[in-house]
Amino acid sequence: MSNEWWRHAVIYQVYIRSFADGDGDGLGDIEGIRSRLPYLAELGIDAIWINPWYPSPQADAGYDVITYTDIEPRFGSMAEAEAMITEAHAAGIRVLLDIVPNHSSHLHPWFQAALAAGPGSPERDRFIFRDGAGERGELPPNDWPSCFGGSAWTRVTEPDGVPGQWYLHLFAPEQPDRNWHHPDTHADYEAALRFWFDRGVDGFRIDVAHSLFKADGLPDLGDVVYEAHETRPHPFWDPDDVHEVYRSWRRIADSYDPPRVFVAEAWVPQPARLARYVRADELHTTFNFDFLRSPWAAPHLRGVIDATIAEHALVGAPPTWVLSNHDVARHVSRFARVQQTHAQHQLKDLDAEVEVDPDLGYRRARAALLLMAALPGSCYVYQGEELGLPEVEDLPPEVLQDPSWARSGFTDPGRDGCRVPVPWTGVDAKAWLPQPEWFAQFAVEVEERDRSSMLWLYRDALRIRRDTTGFGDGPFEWLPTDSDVLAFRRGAGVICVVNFGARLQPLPPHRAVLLASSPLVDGRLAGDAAVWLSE
Ligand code: TEU
Repeated sequence: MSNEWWRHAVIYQVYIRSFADGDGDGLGDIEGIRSRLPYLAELGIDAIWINPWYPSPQADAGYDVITYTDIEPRFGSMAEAEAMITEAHAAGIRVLLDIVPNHSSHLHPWFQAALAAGPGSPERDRFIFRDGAGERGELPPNDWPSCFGGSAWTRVTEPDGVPGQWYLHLFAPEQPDRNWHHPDTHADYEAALRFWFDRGVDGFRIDVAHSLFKADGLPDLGDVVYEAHETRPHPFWDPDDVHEVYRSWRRIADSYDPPRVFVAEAWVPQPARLARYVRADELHTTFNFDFLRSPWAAPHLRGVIDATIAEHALVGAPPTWVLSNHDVARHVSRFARVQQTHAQHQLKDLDAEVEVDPDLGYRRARAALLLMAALPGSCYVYQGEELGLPEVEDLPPEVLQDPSWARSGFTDPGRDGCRVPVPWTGVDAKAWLPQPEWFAQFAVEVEERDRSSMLWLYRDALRIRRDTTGFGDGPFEWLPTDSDVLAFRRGAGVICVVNFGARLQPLPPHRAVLLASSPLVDGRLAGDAAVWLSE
């Protein structure tokens, strides 16, 4: 296994709550992952990224961590976790975990100590407590909103029973933000990295990597748009101070043999700002959310691909590509609608009134895989996308657990629709999110038997990508095409053609067809289809 594996890897996201259930309680767990390592090896992925599996009250599906040095009992034991790491390595699969530096759980011992210690105590300085505004401190210290809706501040009752200070939580109240100007915070997270690196973990995905530090004085957001990082400086997104943290983390990762790696979850829309996170002495890669948020349209995707490759080349980092994850509506469903130019990546963005064409979404998703897997660098596969799973858009309101649902006043259905457990044999009545009856047609055992299934397309694509020189890291050049077609040459004469239009398209001269997302028609490429060729 080369030390530079991360420059061209296919990394599979295991959302542990919904991947595989080993003990029959309806919730995914570590035994479930262990039992499905052969499936993952046959899929042909190089690594898995496991969402937080640490002790947590699960207020935000595990992104509210109590401690990093143990395993949430509902998912299994430390012994099972260490066995899983060993078994994954034996299967040729590296393991990345998830670290959540911006915040901890409200049940973290330090936050409980801060509540008990009262205003002005050193314990409170590990978090972001402030006196309220208004005559009696009855108003939040500033106007920052929570990502999930409502205010980013919650008022506490002091030990003597009177209404007291407020604490900051950019997400849920169960996720108090850590104070990154405090040395204990740095030590706490460095210890978490070392704890798992010492146990053989190959790296970490860094949650909300573009946060951590807040502007001095915690100024009001005012008319700065929450998501628009174009406004510099933004009071809490993409702060310059964050890069020294990642330089220190990189030194820790490089001190291991083999060196460990990081991938940043940084929702930073400007490619030039995003590229700062992957400079040679910082993180190795970062998710490419511009690609994920792009509509299925040639000019948009071409612009994102060009900007991504150019900016990452400036810092010598490999690009990454991703279509779905546990926070966005599944792309089979996104692509099943008329494509808008604005970002429409969450269920709440999908206009329920617009006509939905599931077959079109499915065809586009097949083509999108061939596009993504042919691009230079590494790519991410979200569990279930290899089955062509659509978003479950109509979960009963009473089962929704995403904090966005309640905190938005029951207007934003949140992210549960992309988190419904993977169907292995059919529908599991105990699943923690109910699987609709139609999920059964996407079950692994069903698609295993159907050589034309999405599962076999992913298996074939990842096998060809791995075994054929020219994919992964390396050269890239566009070829001339019509406006609704993209075609590019990779190394060693590998060509990818994607037809975003409806008209049949002739293919460039080629020696062989390596793989097609839909059958060619008289040697031409159908609409919403892609093909790999060798010259
Ligand atoms: O999501 C990050 C996230 O949603 C924010 O980055 C926000 O979308 C963006 O920064 C706005 O610009 C991660 C996890 O993937 C998600 O599941 C968690 O709920 C969240 O962090 C809190 O830990």
